[in-house]
Amino acid sequence: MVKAVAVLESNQGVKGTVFFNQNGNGPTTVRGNISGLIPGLHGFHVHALGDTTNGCSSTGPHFNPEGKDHGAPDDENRHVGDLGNLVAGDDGTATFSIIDKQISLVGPNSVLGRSIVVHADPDDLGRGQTELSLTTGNAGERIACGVIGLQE
Ligand SMILES: [Cu+2]
Ligand SMILES: [Zn+2]
Repeated sequence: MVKAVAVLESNQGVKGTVFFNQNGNGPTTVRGNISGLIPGLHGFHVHALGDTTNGCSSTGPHFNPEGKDHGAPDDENRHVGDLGNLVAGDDGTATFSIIDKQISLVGPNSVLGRSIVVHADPDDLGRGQTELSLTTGNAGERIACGVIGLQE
């Protein structure tokens, strides 16, 4: 079992922790808890870089090692980093457990050393029929992020 963790930071009061677990080359479980959100949907992605020197804006684009279009988690044509949306409840907290077949902690799709990012707006999952929809999902501002590192 390979385990990784990211602690999310924000200058907007959003915080949380995201845990990643993977057995061998199997699917990766992404679970955690993020608070301080506006209730509703928030785009949730792995971005390519583990650079937060300029806050979440320096984490680069969605992690996309195969040069595909932005999409939904269940799409074949998606960025590896595309995890869809988190749903924050009335208390502003999103609690989630996602099982994903593309994100990995080993090999070319490894997310280690990259960043997990939460956005202000819903991810349109590539269905927005605009150019931006196929790169970012129109998810708006990056409101919290954390670098993904190996966990004991
Ligand atoms: Cu993003
Ligand atoms: Zn994407």
